[in-house]
Amino acid sequence: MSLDNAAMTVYGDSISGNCLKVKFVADHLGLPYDWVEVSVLAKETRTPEFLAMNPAGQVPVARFADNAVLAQSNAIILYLAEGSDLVPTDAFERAQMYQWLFWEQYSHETAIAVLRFHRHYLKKPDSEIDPNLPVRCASVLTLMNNHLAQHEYFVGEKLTLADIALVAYTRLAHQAALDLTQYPHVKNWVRRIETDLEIEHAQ
Ligand SMILES: N[C@@H](CCC(=O)N[C@@H](CS)C(=O)NCC(=O)O)C(=O)O
Repeated sequence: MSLDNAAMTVYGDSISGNCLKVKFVADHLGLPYDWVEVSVLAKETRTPEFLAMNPAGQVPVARFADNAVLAQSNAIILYLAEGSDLVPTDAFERAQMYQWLFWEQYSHETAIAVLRFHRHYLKKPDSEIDPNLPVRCASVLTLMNNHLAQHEYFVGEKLTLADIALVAYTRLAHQAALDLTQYPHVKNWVRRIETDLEIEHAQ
């Protein structure tokens, strides 16, 4: 299916970094879409209608003109950005981009996004939060800071999907009560990517 002339509907929750990744990529590439707001907190991802579209009960979901449906934020942005400047043409650089995308889902999102959700949305006191979570957040931010001490972007010194996937929750780290001033290269990179994407500075 070609994206040319294809209408796309994005089902997403605006408070979700995973959903905002799709918005950032579509906006940056000038791809038209309709946005349907689906509230995770109101459990709108668990209705029979939504589950019929995505049995995993999660946003984001992209639905295309022929009703084909794609879930998983990084799968969606890879599809949208295929052939664009956001995906390196060099095979090794492309593999490096995948390396960061997989790391984002396995190590980064599962720490920073989860801590943010517990603290900012569920308002849990620290006594009810897994003490390993803040430790894991510090570890992923340190890893990023070390990489960014040597590089302007995550791959190949230009904006790729790796930066967009990683910035989605990193820019909201303050909502997890994480202080990015302790990670100055990360803080500068967040502002650089927000500027590249022409999105608001979240902090
Ligand atoms: N790995 C998935 C994660 C999606 C995800 O966790 N979505 C959350 C919002 S950020 C959700 O829909 N949660 C609702 C639920 O689990 O009921 C992705 O990258 O799209």
